[in-house]
Amino acid sequence: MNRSEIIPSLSRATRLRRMLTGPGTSFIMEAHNGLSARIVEEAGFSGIWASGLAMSSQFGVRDNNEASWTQVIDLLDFMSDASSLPILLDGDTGYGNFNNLRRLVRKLEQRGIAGVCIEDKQFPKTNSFIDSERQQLADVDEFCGKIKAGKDTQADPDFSIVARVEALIAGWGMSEALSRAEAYRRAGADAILIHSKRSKPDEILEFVREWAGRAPLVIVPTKYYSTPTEVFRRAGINLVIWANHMIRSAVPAMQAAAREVFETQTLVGIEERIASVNEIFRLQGADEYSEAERLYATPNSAHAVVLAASRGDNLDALTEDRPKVMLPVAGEPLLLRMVKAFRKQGMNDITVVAGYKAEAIDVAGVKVVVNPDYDRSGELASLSCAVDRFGDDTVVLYGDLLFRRYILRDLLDTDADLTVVVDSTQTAPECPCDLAYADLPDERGVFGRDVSLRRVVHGIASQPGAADHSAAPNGRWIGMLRVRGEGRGKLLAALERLRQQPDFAKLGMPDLLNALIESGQRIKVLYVHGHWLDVNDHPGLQQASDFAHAESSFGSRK
Ligand code: SPV
Ligand code: MG
Repeated sequence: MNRSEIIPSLSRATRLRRMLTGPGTSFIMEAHNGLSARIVEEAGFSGIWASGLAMSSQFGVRDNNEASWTQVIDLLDFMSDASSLPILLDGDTGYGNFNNLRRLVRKLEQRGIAGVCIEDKQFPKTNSFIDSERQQLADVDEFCGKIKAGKDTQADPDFSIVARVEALIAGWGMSEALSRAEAYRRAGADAILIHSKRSKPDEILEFVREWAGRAPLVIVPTKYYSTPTEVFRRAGINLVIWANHMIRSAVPAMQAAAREVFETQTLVGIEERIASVNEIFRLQGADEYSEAERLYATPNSAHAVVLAASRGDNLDALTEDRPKVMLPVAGEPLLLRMVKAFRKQGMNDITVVAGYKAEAIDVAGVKVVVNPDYDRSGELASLSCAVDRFGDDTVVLYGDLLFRRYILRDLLDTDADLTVVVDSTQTAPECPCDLAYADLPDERGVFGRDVSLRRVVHGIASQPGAADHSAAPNGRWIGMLRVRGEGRGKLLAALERLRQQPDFAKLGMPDLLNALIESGQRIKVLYVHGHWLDVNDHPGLQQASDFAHAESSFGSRK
């Protein structure tokens, strides 16, 4: 039975019970901490065996009840949180008498554990594969009392108590094993685990035949591992436990890595063989944390969406292994500078739309989304990749910008639904840029006038035919747009309309601004007077470095 056959909406206890009683053979895998529990779930298993051997060994102690039962419970708590699978605890002997088991069952149910397996040995126990002939078995009546006590304690009728018969392990023979199993069934056990230390399954199969389906059967084929699984299916085994294979697979991997790093004194040899740090973050659920942070930790601060998919055409040699936004400017990548500027304004929800060399974007705390068609599409296609990252207040900007911090601060102080930053000093630049036409020029003597954008044209103002010549442009849009309140819905609707156009892949941010204006939306203009630049070529990179140095010498005053 695989996970798809066990309905995930059922409680964990019910799912385990269905594995024990349902048709077919189910398989569960050992886990020994939260991480391995998650790995087992991702692999597709429908349940977890919380193995005493594996849990004790990850603590670095022996499988002789050296870890206390409360330490086991604490560990289970992490496993239960890290995975949604039903967990069957290897509860050894129940850690004491009937009363200890009652308390154990209560604590397990409180932590969402689906069932417990107890073995008929004496506390403190020893692993079944160590000196097995010397293993002391429990008194049958005492053990039956324990089972009854556990069954009478459980609150959820589907919580399972599996009774493990150690008679074959201890060399007490088949008839002892069968009579113990029958006594435990009568005492209320939901299933019998019949254990064997042999390398062939003969005695297990003999037990199965004699048992004749009186109660569900569970096996642990650690020693008879070469038996084809089909044999267990045909025998009608209900549950097969792969009991220790996560901890055993981790051990040689860790031993090899430790040895190699010690001997070579470098990480180079192992780096590509081991899990990436990002994989660890993923397994820890780091994405969910970021989502929660968006909701709860900074609900009122603006989000940032940075368009950074392009390589930067005029910077060929420098962008061979990274996108333009990762170019260092005065020792720090452009993107990191921008991220620091956001953080100064309390903006921690930062999304970067990457494309070219997306994997080289390495700035802590930013969410990277990828435009897979970056080389065949434009800015609006990139923006579309980030629409679900928009908050009620979002600043969209090009990734190659450097700006004095007051520009962002002043933008965040505006109150319009849509606001663009226009630099009124640059009305006739030599290179093509986003020329901004507004309803009023920047009158520097009249601060804070309400100015609206009329149109943005990508081109060169001085070149005939390149731009709207009905008037000179009022400045240059610097590539910074704030979208807040109802502006978000308006922007998304305009983006959706443009997406229907056949040339959508070619469209840029100016097309979106113009579409918004054409549909009657007002876009406020925030005029600035220099104090920013974008990096397009080698001279631009040099200027950026001068700019950054100048800014940092002012930095403490801003
Ligand atoms: C365990 O996993 O701790 C078990 C199964 O008890 S075994 O080690 O095979 O006995
Ligand atoms: Mg055990």
